[in-house]
Amino acid sequence: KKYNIAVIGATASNDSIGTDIQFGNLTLKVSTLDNFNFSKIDIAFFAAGSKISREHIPQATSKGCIVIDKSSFFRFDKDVPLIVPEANLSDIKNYNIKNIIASPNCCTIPIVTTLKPLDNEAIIKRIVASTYQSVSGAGKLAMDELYNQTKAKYIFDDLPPKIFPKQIAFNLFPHIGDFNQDGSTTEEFKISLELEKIINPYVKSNITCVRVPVFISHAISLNVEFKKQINAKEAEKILKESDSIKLHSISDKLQYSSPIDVAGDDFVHVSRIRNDKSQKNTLSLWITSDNLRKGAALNAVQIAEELVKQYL
Ligand code: 11C
Repeated sequence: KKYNIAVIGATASNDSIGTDIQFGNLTLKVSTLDNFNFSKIDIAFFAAGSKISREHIPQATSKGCIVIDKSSFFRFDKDVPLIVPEANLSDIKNYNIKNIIASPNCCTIPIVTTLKPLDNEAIIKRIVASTYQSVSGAGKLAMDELYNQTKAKYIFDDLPPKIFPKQIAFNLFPHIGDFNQDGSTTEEFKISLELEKIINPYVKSNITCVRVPVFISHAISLNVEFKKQINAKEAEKILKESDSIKLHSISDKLQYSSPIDVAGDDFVHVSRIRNDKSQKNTLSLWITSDNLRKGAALNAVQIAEELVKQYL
């Protein structure tokens, strides 16, 4: 779908002033955020981390601009809807309390896209998840670190970690974000809270986040216990209905998807749905999705599309 965009601008910190960035066929010159005039802008996307969101979003919203925030700063504010259109679109009606809509973490988005339709049917009680997160989740310098460290190893050299807490080339580690007092990490804690805000407040979850030496796409292994009766076949039938999900059934030739299969596409891929024989009403499944698309930019764009469709 095409929209009429009258003005489009790119802003960043003073370090980037004058830099060119591509937007479709347009080349945009980056201007400074410090005195950017938001009064002519209907929707602004903030994707520069919590500190910038905290400091600069009020500057935009006070001028009547609606902000779609990619950072975690406003996600748990009760007056800020946290939206994944496939899961909780109706919450978008509260966008004008603060003129801010938050977009969740790149693992929460594929999890709720998959699990909300199942929750509607059988009510989720508990989720146990392990994530396998690609380095692009941590940004460009993190991608460079995996690339350069891998290359260095092949010539028997060592490149000490700078961005990550440990060597990422030929390795993996259960450490994303900072450690909390209780031994969990900030990434794990955020995902649990986001699941409660989006799926339902009674959902209990235990999450382990793992960084893996993959450039793009996250994978997630899930074990989900439901209150009501549901089995793998029924779950497949429900998920087949979703336009955002590509279901890989046990009977398909390609029985499961891996990160490299899904990089560059917009779907949440769900495979290996099976009954957990150790406990009733419990399913195990495997999700992969491109963390830069449905896990990030695409979800924010979908929110903007819904905002335009319903309110602007
Ligand atoms: C990572 N998922 O892979 C993180 C980055 O809550 O928006 C995004 C953190 C967030 O490092």
